[in-house]
This record gives sequence, C-alpha cells and structure tokens, in this order.
Amino acid sequence: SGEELPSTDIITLTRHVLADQFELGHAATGDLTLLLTAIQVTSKFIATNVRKARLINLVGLAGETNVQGEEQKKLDVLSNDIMINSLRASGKTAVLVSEELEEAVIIEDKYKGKYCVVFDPLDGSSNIDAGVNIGTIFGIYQVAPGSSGTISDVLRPGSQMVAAGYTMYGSSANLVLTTGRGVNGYTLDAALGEFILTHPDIKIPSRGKIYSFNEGNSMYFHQPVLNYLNSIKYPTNGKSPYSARYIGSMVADVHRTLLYGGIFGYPDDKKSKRGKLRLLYEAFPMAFLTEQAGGIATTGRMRILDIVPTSIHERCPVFLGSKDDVQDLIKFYAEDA
Ligand code: AHM
Ligand code: MG
Repeated sequence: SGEELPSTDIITLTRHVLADQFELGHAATGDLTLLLTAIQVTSKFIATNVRKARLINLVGLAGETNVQGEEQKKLDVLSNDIMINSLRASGKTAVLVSEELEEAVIIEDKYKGKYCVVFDPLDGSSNIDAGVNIGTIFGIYQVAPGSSGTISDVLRPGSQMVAAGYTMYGSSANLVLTTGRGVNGYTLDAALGEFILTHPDIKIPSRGKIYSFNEGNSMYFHQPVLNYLNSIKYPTNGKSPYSARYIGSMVADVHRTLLYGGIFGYPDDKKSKRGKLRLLYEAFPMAFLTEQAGGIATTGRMRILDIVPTSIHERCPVFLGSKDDVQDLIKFYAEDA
C-alpha cells in the first residue's frame, strides 16, 4: 500500500447544508448558509481564544494573580461582540438576542435580513479556568411574515425555530447542528479552517445508563424529581443503577447525552422557581436538537418546544435525553399531578 492520498471529496458544513437545501428543492437563496457561515467564523474565533485563555490559565503564561477572572470576563464579552458583529455583517439577520445583553439587538435597515438569532455566546464560562469544555448555543427563527423584525419575532415557541445548534470547545471544536432534518456533527479541521462532517445523523439511544443532574441541589428538589432519581439509583427490578455524570457545562452534558443516551436535567426547585437555564437560547436549541435526534425534551409537565416565551431571558426547567428515560421521569410527574 502506498501513501494515503488526501480526500478530494470533503463534506464541509457549508456544503452539507447547501446539499440539504438542494435535496428539499428549495431554490437555495444561500441565506441560511451565509448566516451559518457567520456562526462558523464566530466559533473558530472563540475556539482559538478559548485555547489561548486556557494556556494562560492552565500553564500560567501571564503569571498575574488576577489574570484568571479578567481573562474569563473578557472572553465572555469578546465572544458576544464577535457573534453580534459577524451576524450583523452577514446581512441576514433582523433581531439578535444574546445572554450577554439585557436588550435585544434590532439590526438597522442597511443590514437587515430575514433571520433572528438567539444565542448564549459562551455558556459555562465559569469552567474555563479548569480547562473544562464550554460552548456557544444558538437558535434561529425566521422573521414572521409581515414583520419588520421586532422582539415578537423571537417570543415564539421553539417549535418554530428553523435551525439550532451548539459549538463545543474541547480538545477539538465540534459544531452540532439541526435544520429540522436530523442532527449532524462537524469537527473543526484546524489546518483547513473548516468544519467537516464527522458525526452524520446523530441518534440518541432510546435508553441510556447515565443521569446528569446537579444533585447538590437535592434538598430543594420537588418530589417527582427525587422519586425519579431514587428509581434509577435504587432500581428494584434487578437492573443496575445508573451512573452519574455532571460536568456543569450544558453543552458538554448535552453533547454526551446525545451521543451516549441517558437523561440530562436542570429542574425547577424550591429555590430556583423556574429552574436555571434560559428558555430562548439554552432550552429551545437543545430541545430542538434532542427531538431531531429522536429524544424527548420536557419541563416534566410539557414539551419544551411548545412553550410560548413572554420575555427574552426567561428561565425554564429542562429534562432531555433518551426517549425511554425521559418518559420514565414524565411518569413521576404525572403521578404527582
Ligand atoms: P451560565 O450561562 O452562567 O454559564 O450558566 C449555565 C450553566 C450551564 O452550562 C450548566 O448546565 C448550568 O449552568 C450548571 O449550573 P450549576 O452550576 O448550578 O449546576
Ligand atoms: Mg448560559
């Protein structure tokens, strides 16, 4: 066998999304593709800078005592700024909602397009110093027919999103995306600077063996959650108990759940009355991805994607993952009616 030749038929994210639109017979305007290019650029920028921040914090390049906190704060802000700048410059957006900004950004006419993007530019950023995976989460709506692009265009149920995804910054950068036709995972090829299709058609196993909750909040949990957790930790049917895995970085915990199955949960409880996670740019995109991968995403009492948001930063309880596991949890809620 000779030397291996490089492939000349590489499926990049851009090519894949375009192909999908040809498949649908959409006279592809390329609008969504261009928008996704802006998100990819942002992800590459953040991936590079997260790596730098980790070097500084883990290896201590700067050696200054306050560098950690500062660097971390800077990265949150940097990530937000580049996301806003590149989305605006794409000319494809009308309304932007970021976890970092109190108010929605309404794009001026000159750059206005037909999409609205809701995002958390750097979720789990408290984990940076420890080198733990963090990520960018995003969801995309189309401006409602007849609307000029206002906040009401993003106060819509997640089921109306046209695309959603996240980029996880780990040992590599992984972008996981749905445009409503399944879920695909792409890995950043640093040499090419392109996200390459590496995880086509991700499907969550119908049952997993892992649960992912911050059980440190148990004293605040409501009864259905406690009952459910007990049922998987002390199974009575001769089965093995579940394993606990909780990173505390939603993108990483959801990524593992998509690939390995099981259940991820951030419940509402006696202290956090509506839970912790944000509906628009955390719960909705992850719920959309989960359903597209064949799983379920619920508050315990209703489908997350059916919630109608009333404000852009509202919170919502989240349970998502393997169909059978989430169904089991829902049963405990139904019993608690
Ligand atoms: P953040 O937006 O302030 O980073 O918080 C969101 C993060 C999620 O990534 C993660 O699922 C959750 O907070 C973990 O919360 P906790 O530390 O309470 O378990
Ligand atoms: Mg967040």
